[in-house]
Amino acid sequence: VARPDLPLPSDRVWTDPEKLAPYARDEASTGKLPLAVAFPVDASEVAAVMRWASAHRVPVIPRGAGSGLSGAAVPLADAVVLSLEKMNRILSIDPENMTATVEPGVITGDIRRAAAAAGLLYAPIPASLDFCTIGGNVATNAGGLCAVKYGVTREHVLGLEAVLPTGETIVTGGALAKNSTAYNLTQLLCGSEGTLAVIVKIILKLLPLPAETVTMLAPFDSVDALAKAVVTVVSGKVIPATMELLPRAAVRCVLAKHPEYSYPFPEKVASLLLELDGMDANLVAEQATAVAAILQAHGAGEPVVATTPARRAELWTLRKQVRDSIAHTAPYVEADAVVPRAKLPDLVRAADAAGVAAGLEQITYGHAGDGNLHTYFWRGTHDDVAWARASEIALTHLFTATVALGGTLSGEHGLGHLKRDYLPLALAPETIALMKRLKAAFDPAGILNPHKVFP
Ligand code: LAC
Ligand code: ZN
Repeated sequence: VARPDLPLPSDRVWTDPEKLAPYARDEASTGKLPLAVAFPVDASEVAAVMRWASAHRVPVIPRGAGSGLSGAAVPLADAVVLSLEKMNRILSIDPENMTATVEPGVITGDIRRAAAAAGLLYAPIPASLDFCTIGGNVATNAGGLCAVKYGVTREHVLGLEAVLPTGETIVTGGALAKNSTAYNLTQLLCGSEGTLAVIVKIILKLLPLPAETVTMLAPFDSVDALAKAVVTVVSGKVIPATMELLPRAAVRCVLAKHPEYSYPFPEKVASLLLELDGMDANLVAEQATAVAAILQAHGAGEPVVATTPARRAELWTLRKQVRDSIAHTAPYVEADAVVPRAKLPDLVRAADAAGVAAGLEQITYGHAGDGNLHTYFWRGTHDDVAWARASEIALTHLFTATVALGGTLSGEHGLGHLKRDYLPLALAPETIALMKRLKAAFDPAGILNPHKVFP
């Protein structure tokens, strides 16, 4: 393909290789330099780009902030990257309907702040909250740090406007508390990783902003004890917003990169970051006491309870830096396995066993309360060939065990191209075949984000 003649003003079509380089990568992989990056400012420009791409059979890769972890926004062959970063307006916060209507390029943290200013909560907190964008959150069905109580992104998406690969615009759902009208295309697009349509507008559900929050950090001598404690807390009918496993190795990575952080239990095998929220201070305090007792019955030491905003923020900041700190420590391959919550102790053992089987050191941390852990297998001193083999053994081992536990490949990062080859471990051929027919119905020419999700 020659220099693409995209239907946008030339200052919003980049073709300078130096400026294109960041658009060949996400946070976990580097693909091919795009032919161009296009920056539409509204839905009609997205539609024009897609009509152009259809007519010329040029693949298009939709992209938000590039904070994805599965290579879903990365071109693998000649393609135009469609950056939604200039479509970044919060169109409305509607307190009567308790909704927010936003463009895809808004930073998720900005939506939370805008909602909070109106006494409302946009609940999902991806660890990348401060730099990820909502379009990418919807496209990957991002999870994050409070899914235990509030669920993942898709549970907060009421409606969408999206441009099909062929250039037509569709509207799905609406600012509605209920909707049983025909198929739920909103939820099909959530987590479709930019392979079905380009999301250009999002209607989000908002909740009342909790008045009270208690954050605690409980130290444990074993990850197994922590995992069992998490299962017991939830079966005790108290649902914390957050229950995060922070193993010592992860904490060490963060403190090595950020020696300025203070952390109460740097030498403990693991700690559990737990947060309770609600409207009633007495009730939240009672729950915190009950939860602390359960944790201690499972062998936890005295938890540190952070109630001041500064102290709470410190614990959260450290947690949010885990992924970045690990990723900058050494080369790795990452898994995002999820199992039914009660199988959390088995998932911890499966991650250990996968490391042993592959001969790789690993760190496993994350969303214990969701049964969703991130395992980083280190490359160590392996050469390219040995590393390719060992990382495949590690992922195959872990994913096979995960599926046997009733779990699946990704809880929140998606498959992109990094995990797509493992899909047959999780889904039957009939299911994958149906998904491919859906893909073909949306994208008959196969130009929208090809080479993703499916092997
Ligand atoms: C986290 C990101 C990587 O939980 O999902 O840290
Ligand atoms: Zn995560």
